[in-house]
Amino acid sequence: MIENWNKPTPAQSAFAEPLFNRVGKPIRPSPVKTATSTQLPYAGVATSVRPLPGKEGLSENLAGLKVATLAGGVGGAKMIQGIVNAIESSNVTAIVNTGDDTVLHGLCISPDLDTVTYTLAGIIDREKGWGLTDESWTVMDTLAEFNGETWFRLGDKDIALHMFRTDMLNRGATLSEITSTLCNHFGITAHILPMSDKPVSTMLTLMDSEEEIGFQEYFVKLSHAVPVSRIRYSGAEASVAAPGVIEALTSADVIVICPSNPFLSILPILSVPDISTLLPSPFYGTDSGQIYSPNAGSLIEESTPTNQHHINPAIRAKTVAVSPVIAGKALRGPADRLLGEMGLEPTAVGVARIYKDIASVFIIDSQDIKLKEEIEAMGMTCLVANTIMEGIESSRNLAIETIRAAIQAKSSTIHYNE
Ligand code: FO1
Repeated sequence: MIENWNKPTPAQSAFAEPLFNRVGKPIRPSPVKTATSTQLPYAGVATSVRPLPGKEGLSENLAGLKVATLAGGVGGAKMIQGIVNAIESSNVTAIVNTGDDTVLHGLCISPDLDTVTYTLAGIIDREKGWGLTDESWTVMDTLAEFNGETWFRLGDKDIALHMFRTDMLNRGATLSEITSTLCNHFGITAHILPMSDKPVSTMLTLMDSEEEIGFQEYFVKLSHAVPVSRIRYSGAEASVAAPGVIEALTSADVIVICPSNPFLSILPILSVPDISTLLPSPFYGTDSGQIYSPNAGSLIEESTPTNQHHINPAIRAKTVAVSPVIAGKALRGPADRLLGEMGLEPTAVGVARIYKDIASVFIIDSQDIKLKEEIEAMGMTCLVANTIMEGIESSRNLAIETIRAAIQAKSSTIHYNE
């Protein structure tokens, strides 16, 4: 494996093709060409994107549906994997948060895109939830010897992917083009799209010092263990949805808001103006929809007039959200903590308040069954399910329940309107 990695392969040669034509205009990388020439070490291992053997019939009536997902982080990647295993994978479009993208050691890193890509390719380090399995750490270990910055751990193979992405970006390719090239390389037939090709950065203001820091500094360097008073999506106003995003949302039969952190994964996606015209953030209209303060809870209660104005009933009818908070705790990361810091209940109820105007169905874990009534009082259908995704099968089961619930809610809305 590592030997292959060290010497140029046909795929690497394909990547090395000139990306500019004679007049200096960037040439779009051809996904088809790179797909047929992929030989990188972890190519062709994407078996987990196909339905589980012997279980293909289970979701027969769902297989032809088109599903778009909004996702970030480990919960998002697992949910997408479940959906890809439940329906025809080429009918799945994952719209992925890039607010946590960062530049380190001169390399452009897109952790959420990579987590989804590695998960669908079946090569994610399942224990950590990020990075590659069978990874080596020579570069980081050597960097540590120089007292270099090693708080954000990058594996050797992972670094090669960031080098490739950085080089392509410098040559004029867009993030979505590079993501598509990587999907083809890994044999992924689902569509993975960044929320935008323009940079949008999630910035957090620390409660104690009032210093504003970048996402990875908060999340990794400070272990998301410090109180936050404000979250801002820098660059959102000037951003536009990446190619395919709006089309995927409008043409989808079902939109799934994955059990990802609302503040750090989903709301950054909704901060992109043309996405927010379909799925308005409850904070839309307040400080350009980008700034959250400790009184965010009361803001949501008031349901800002701008947000009300933008609610799209047809989109809401087909949108289902899954709670990332179970029994008052996020399985990973600081979703519960941030809900409290932003003035919302640190439970599934707090998450439901954020999504109540954009999703008609909300899925909570069976441990939270007592919250069902309170959530339904917000005007959402609340479904109770096992939302803990411990393996591919439980992800797939949750995906099937989620899609079925959305379809059912959508058809009852249509009958009601008729
Ligand atoms: N998370 C950590 O907790 N520590 C790390 O050193 C780290 C490195 C890393 C490298 C590449 C990558 O794609 C993800 C990485 N993550 C790491 C995860 C990442 O910080 C978060 O999971 C996401 O940004 C939040 O969704």
